[in-house]
Amino acid sequence: MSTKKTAAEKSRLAGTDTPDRANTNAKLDRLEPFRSDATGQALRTNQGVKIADNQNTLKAGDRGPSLLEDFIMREKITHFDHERIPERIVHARGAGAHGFFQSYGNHSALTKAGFLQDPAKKTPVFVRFSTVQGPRGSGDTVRDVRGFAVKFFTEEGNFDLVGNNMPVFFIQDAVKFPDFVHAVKPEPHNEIPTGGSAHDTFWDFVSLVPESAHMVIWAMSDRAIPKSLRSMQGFGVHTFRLVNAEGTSRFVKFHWRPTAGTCSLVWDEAQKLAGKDTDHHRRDLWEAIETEDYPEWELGVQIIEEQHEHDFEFDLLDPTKLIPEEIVPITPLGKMTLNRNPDNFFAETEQVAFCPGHIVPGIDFSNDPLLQGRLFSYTDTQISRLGGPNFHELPINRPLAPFHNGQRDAQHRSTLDKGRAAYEPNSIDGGWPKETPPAAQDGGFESYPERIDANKIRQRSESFGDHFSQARLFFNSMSPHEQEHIIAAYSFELGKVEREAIRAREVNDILANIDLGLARRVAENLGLPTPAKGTVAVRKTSLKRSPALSQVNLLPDTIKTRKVAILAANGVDSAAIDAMKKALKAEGAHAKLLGPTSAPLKAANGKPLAVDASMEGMPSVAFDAVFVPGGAASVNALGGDGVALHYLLEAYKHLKAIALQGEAEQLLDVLKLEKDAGLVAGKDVGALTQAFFAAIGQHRVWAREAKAKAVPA
Ligand code: HDE
Repeated sequence: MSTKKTAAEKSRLAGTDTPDRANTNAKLDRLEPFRSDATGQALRTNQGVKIADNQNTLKAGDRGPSLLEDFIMREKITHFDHERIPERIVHARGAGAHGFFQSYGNHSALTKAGFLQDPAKKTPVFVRFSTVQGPRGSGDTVRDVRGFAVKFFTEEGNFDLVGNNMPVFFIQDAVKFPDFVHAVKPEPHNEIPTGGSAHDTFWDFVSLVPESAHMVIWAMSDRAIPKSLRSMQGFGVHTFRLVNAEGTSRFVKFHWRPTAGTCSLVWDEAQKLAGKDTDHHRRDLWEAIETEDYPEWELGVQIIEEQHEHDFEFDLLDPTKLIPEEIVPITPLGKMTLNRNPDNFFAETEQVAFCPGHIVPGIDFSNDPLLQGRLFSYTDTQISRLGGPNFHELPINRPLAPFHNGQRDAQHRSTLDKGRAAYEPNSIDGGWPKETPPAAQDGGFESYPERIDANKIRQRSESFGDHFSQARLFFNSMSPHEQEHIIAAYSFELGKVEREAIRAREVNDILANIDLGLARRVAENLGLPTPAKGTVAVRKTSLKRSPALSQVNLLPDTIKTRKVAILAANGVDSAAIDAMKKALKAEGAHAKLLGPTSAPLKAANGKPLAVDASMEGMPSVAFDAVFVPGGAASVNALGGDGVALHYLLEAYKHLKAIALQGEAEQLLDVLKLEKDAGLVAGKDVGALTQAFFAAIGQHRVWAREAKAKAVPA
């Protein structure tokens, strides 16, 4: 058995360590009989007939025509012809993983939801991360919002928290969603661009719809190019309710915070990765789980007492607003760990069907008009995507809680309902299944009895009217380099917009109302007249900056799980490699040895050295940092190798930590680079690691950014 298989097997076992799923494979198979293992089994048709020849169609003679009676070939080809299902309208590209959620304590004062009561209970989850705009085969690292959808398989039924990696949304009312999506999707005539928003229809729409201003600035920020799926925050976006056993309701905003910290790619890196490793994010998630670097997020809530609903400068029901953490801090509730990769992408990640309307007793909705529309949309879309209303019976969607009701038949029904009475009340089946009255625990679902006394109207509340204050708060809260990235992103995207009137409208009607400095810089980059002032009066707000919004403040205090490339050629000092690998391992970081080709190297001591890949096979964009060990011959070879030099220049340009050991220090001259806080050189590996690891821990050497612009990599 290979080492990889052992790790996969171990993580699979770990993932089943919950009360509901078993903690052995045998138990898992008993609970999930649909997980099919063909090991040791005969090849059979779908009717169970053993197949003798899977190589040849039945023909009239070995050179003759094929025969229609070949039921084996026809069954195989027919099934193949129907293998595809429609991809999701939005969020088509995604990656998923299994795991569990564990509450930090008993939160019964807040909610009666059972999975938040007992720290000993592990609730299984399935998570799907996604991009929004691109089709199923599009790149992972495009500039886009990321979906962050979690299905909790609780004992009281499934709870789906279907969120994003940004805390707000583009529109305020669900009725605008098809307009927004049609605008952001590729242009209708040529289906360009795939995966991105840098085109006319998107900017036409958002420049005409100022309520999108806040979310668009998030989408132009580094948040839209996350480093990995496990380095993203998640947000429920809408205001929800938590309701306790006494019936007390409080408003909440859900937050997921990754324990690995929140950080991003840099734009050039993201673009290169889209070509060099289209699957970068899904690969990273998969490998992290296989190597048992289990990704973790803390679930927390901002809690607002019912009587404080109207205490804010914005409306809690407006999904284009966030509640600054400086105003309402986050109360941690528990932790989610992802520790098992799916067995089958289609059956699990592709067929999982989330719906914000899947809630359990103790959780309830607010009247956010975007959320209200979503409650309808998700089930509706599954009906055409998954072929009928029985998608809840698919293995990945089945609740662990039993389900019985009078719903019958329809496409792909797999439950064999035994009763005679598919209606309620009935006397024929003894009245079963029966309603359960609400109760403190284990009761039937009861909606929060909110009092509503209103006119039936199509109207937006005036309290939804401030579109720019929070976009400004976001911009003001960024560090200088984050602000520069935002200016660059608007300039890049609007630079791709063909119609000048659209560019000018975004600058004058949107950006100038967010921040004049921002608008002027973008106008300058686009060659547009400088706006003199905004078109909307600036509202007075109590908070000028929210440090919690800047990723500078969200870094972890560790280099755990970070990936370091070690560049070497024949004649390398293998002792330096060993010392660096050992030091990285001690910190929980990973190293890969890369050579000019995939062939083994000969170290300075004459011993053969296996490499993990060639430098071209694992480009610098796939790593967090680079180490070049000494050894005169190796360093000489690398110094004359364009691929190696480009590797280092690119890592430098992407502001990564680089350590040059021993003779490798000479490469500074070849590359025409100077040392800085993250470009370190020296003889002793032990001494080097201190500055090297500190720089990796800072994620990027931001102080280098202006200088790195001159580097032509
Ligand atoms: Fe979605 N959204 N959405 N959305 N959404 C879908 O459902 C929709 C919105 C989100 O990994 C679709 O099963 C409407 C906000 C995620 O499978 C669809 C509106 C947020 C995913 C749909 C919104 C999201 C979806 C497409 C405005 C963040 C992927 C396929 C009223 C809070 C889930 C599907 C997965 C998917 C509708 C707005 C998150 C068409 C009508 C806001 C993470 O039903």
